[in-house]
Amino acid sequence: MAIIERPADVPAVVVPTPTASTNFGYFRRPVETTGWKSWAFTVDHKKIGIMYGVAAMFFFLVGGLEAGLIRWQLAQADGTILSADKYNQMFTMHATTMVFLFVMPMAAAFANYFIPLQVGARDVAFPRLNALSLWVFIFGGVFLNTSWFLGGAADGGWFMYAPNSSGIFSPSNGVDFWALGLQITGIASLVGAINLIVTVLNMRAPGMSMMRMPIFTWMAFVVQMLLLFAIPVITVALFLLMFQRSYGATFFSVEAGADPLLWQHLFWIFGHPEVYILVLPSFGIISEVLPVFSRKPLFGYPFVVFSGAAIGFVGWGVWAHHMFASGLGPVSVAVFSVATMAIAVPTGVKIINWTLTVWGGKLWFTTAMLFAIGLIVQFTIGGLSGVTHAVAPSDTQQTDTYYIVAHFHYVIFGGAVLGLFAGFYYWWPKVFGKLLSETLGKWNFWLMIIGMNLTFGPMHILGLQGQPRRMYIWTDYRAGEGFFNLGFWNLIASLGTIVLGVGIFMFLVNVWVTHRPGSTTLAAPEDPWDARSLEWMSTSPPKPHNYDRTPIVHDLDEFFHRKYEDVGEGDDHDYVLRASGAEVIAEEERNADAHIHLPAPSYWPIVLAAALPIMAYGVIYNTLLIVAGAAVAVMAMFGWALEPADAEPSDFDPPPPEPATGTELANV
Ligand code: HEM
Ligand SMILES: [Cu+2]
Repeated sequence: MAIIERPADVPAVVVPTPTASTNFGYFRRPVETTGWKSWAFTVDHKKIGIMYGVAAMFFFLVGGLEAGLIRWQLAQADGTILSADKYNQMFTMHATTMVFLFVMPMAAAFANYFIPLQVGARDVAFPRLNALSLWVFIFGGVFLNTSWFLGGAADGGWFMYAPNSSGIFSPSNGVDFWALGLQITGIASLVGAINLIVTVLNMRAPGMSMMRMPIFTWMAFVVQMLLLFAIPVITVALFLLMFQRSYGATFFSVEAGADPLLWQHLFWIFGHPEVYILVLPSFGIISEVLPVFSRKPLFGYPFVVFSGAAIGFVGWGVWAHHMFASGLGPVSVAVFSVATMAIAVPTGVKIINWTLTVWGGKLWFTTAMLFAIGLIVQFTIGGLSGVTHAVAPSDTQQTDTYYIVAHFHYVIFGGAVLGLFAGFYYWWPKVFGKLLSETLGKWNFWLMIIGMNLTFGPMHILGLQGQPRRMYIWTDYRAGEGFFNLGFWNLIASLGTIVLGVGIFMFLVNVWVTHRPGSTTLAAPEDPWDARSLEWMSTSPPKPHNYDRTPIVHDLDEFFHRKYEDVGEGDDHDYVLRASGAEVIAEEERNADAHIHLPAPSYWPIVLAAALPIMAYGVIYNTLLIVAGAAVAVMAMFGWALEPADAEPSDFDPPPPEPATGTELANV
């Protein structure tokens, strides 16, 4: 938010001190800086990022529990843990939760927290809108999960094909909750995307050209562009489904002359770019982590940037590879088959760049580095099975079997989830001022790696042995007896899920041990990893205003170049230490900007967000609720528009820097 100093001869605009009795529209801004109100009404991108993260982690555990119940059901022949109907609800909600309520918002947590810091800004472009997107996501996720207690959750699978999704085959309200819940979370994604796109394009610090932007911000930027175009597609599809189910429309009804394949096209035109929305942020995270722990710059930065953008583009042209068995005809199948193979190229470029970044480096195997390398290995395995799907004749064998389930868990869990965990360990000291335990971190990593391969590896074999996905019992498919049959591999996969669960639990233990009352974990030093990108030039945790002085950027890896001087000749770089990270940060503090402006907290984002689930319950239960929700929304929008631009407390002159306290810091 650029500050334009008011010329001395222009009189200040005096905002009248509102008195409650004089004007309905004038509400004072909340001023609490501590307690629950300082979180509920905050517009600070860092606090919003942390709340995205906590909520997404909660939903990860919910989605993991659902997966555990699925694997428990399939661990033995003729399982009785879940009925057929409950099983359908379980995998539908597992997938929906993991995709829309865990991976997407966790990536939003990182983007919200780090994009302003990486581009040298004090906050995002629209702070109140940012708070709105957070609360809309949280209320949308809660709304969706209340279906478990209100007649049953959605049961048609995460891509909810018609006519299975119609009231005839899915009579409970579950699918209505699904269609409305995803429309609500879609608003959060769209509002968030617009906010971050404007932040990247308009809020970069002086000198921060697009090709000097840290790679995570680049990948997150590509993701926001994908969201901008993908979310409207699924929103239209969900709208049609809502009107088909709640208001008797026939958009997907064969008997009315419509075509159920319309839903499949709409869903996958969104659905395939969606998989890049899931994995590109993690690609960005490990592209930050690998150079730091290899003590080398990222190999081929421009290639990593443009291969990410290329994936973003080509990803729009492959959707029908999810429909190879739906009778599209040879020409379409051939075109989408070739396009799908083509998308392996920019993905391969990334894997080569990561490998060459590590190659010849001085490797430091921290937990963050292990997770980053884990992503390269596990994602590549998933990518290879993906290429086998691109070959339409073999996909006709594989589609709808456990081989497919194996594939997308290797790319999503092996890609997106491992990347997010690399981000936790890498940026934890920046966000919370403490390092997570490396010992517990190694347990976390190895148990997750062993667990995921034991869980998802055998699924390739189960699929090739003929086990279809989404079947609550597998005894009907006992193809090929002998020892290594469906029974054996299902048991291994379910035992693997336990190992995986323990691995994920180790992360929670690590957080508890590091932050519990009386914890002996020391404060992290300012620059624990000898990092490279700009966010490390703020304090840990960053101050509310991020930077005391708006940074002037001269280079890609600005923080690295502030610390090291290149005394080498030409391309033969030879870096000598000029100043430590802590000294660079202190230098910034000594030269603080004269005046800093920050956005003030606001009541209205959370109130406006609450109006949406009220209206959604209205669509399912009673039109009066729609009216009530709309009234709350209108009132909130008026309050938002009429509240004072900024309350005094958020305007301040930065205090002089604290004298060095000699606080004891953790040894890294
Ligand atoms: C935590 C470990 C996980 C385990 C043990 C697990 C296990 C499973 C299993 C067994 C199924 C197949 C159900 C069936 O068709 O019979 C499944 C489906 C699925 N999972 Fe996971 N999963 C995990 C994590 C994830 C993550 C992180 C994501 C995505 C972000 C994800 C996305 C999906 C999707 C999209 C489906 C397809 C559901 C459908 O057919 O509608 N899973 N999962
Ligand atoms: Cu796809």
